[in-house]
Amino acid sequence: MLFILSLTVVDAWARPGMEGGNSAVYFTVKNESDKPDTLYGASVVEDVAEKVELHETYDAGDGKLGMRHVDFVVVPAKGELHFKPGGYHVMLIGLKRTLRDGDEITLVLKFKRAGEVVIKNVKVKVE
Ligand SMILES: [Cu+2]
Repeated sequence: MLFILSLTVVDAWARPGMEGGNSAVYFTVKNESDKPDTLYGASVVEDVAEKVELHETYDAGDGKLGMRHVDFVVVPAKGELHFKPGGYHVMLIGLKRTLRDGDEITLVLKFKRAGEVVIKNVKVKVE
């Protein structure tokens, strides 16, 4: 049986961060399929962070932004899901080493339907 990968992940990048601090990874998921999919987890192949979580940024009032862990995010059918500054992001918590401009990491995204999608050469860069 022919398996067609209906999800593609493009424009992935990560913020620089100091050892002991945090970083965030951003990307766009494109879903060519006529069925939605669900992103429910992420990891980084290189051992760079204590924890990797799906987060969203929200309006905490008084002009402040907060962020919180989310268990999953739906990718709409025939649509796109954007992880971007001020919105959803993959949070790298407790960096084990400093991530510098030009470094590269390998991101793994876990989807209910598409399974694990590996994104190589995710560049660390300043926004
Ligand atoms: Cu976060």
